[in-house]
Amino acid sequence: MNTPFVGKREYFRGIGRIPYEGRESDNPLAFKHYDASRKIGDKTMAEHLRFAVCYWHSFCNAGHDPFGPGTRRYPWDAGDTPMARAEARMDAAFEFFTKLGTPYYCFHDIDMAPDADDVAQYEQNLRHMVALAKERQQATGMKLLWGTANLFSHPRYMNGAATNPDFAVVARAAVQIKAALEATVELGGSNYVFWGGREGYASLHNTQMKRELEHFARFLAMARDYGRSIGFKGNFLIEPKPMEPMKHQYDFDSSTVAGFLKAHGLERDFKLNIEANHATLSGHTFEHDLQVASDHDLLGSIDANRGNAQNGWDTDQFPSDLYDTVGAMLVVLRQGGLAPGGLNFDAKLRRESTDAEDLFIAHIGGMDTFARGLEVAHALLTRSPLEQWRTDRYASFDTGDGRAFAEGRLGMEDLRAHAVAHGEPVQRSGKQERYENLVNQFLLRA
Ligand code: XLS
Ligand code: CA
Ligand code: CA
Repeated sequence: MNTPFVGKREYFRGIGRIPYEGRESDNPLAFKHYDASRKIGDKTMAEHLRFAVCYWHSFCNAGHDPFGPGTRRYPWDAGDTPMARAEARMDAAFEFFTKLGTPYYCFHDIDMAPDADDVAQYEQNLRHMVALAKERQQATGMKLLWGTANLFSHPRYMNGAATNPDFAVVARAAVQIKAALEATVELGGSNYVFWGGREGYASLHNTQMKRELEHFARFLAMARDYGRSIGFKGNFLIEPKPMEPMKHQYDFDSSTVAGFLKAHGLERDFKLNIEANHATLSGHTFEHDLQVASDHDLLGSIDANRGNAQNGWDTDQFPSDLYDTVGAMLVVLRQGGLAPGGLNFDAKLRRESTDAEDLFIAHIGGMDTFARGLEVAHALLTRSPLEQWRTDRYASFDTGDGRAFAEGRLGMEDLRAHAVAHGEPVQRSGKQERYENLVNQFLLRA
């Protein structure tokens, strides 16, 4: 089999390009639903789903957890120097992307290049690796969905980055944002992400929250202005998360971030990157936070993963729940798509998954789960009564007094007069079970 790789050596030997074999296939290294060129409505699956692989979980995380070290031995981690390891990691990453057939990837500055406390050294390391990434992109056709900066791992950021109570740390954070923006522009990235790593607090006793939030808005506006000044035309994306690592994270959920962006006049340049597991941590469903973002016209991109109902933390598992992906794709299709955003697998293998093929198997499963979610959501929207039922439920606002109310032409006296004239409202069933049965009926259909 043709084994595409562009680096110095092949890391995933014995695994070729992942084929589409259809739903009857038993091959764990084949797609059962994701058929990149198949049309669903007016777009191909690849155009709808815009899948991306993330650099950090897939190539930097060997499975460590708070109780023990990594369990996987990555051959690209064997080099003598940090730079040799970074170069080998990039070869492995591009080989993986190409074999899997995802069009996009995402990275943090220090996933890709060795970190350094010395500012000039840090910048030089990143520039070196960005130049290599650019060559690899050209050789493989891979594209960058988004870039970002890691402002949460280094101990200097323990009290936050842009919201740190010490200006020296805020300024140091700007070094990384500036460099990561430059890297994103150089690599033709479609978006730039801000996940508020440690932007939040552990205790209100030592925190002036209002001040920190003002600094945060100032910092984001500055980053936007710099990004635009160097030619970045894409979306800036804020990624909400309610907690972890901080007790309270400022970008709590879609609703909180929408309010924050609007309060600071940032809503034209910034949209939201919604992660499934972050939505569930905030006490919502994935679909809820997507819907809130979309209703504000702010749904920019998705971090595709899932949590675990028994755990209260961010487990970042690969998506495997069809019900979730149908719900997500209903929101995406109703808003007319995700572009220039996409579906980034911000998901990690379980610590116990230690074979090289497991990384492929995990992504194949996630891609198939979203592909099937797309098919079912599209069928529900175009071949089922779902939209009509929803429209009919609100029909009383389409004409007469209901319409006048919705358009702001009635007052309290008018509503009272309507109530008197029409008597006790007729009971109308919400029919939740009928909707649920409809979704299952389409999920079970071939
Ligand atoms: C962590 C976040 C992070 C962002 C990028 O919980 O999901 O990985 O997506 O900084
Ligand atoms: Ca994420
Ligand atoms: Ca996460």
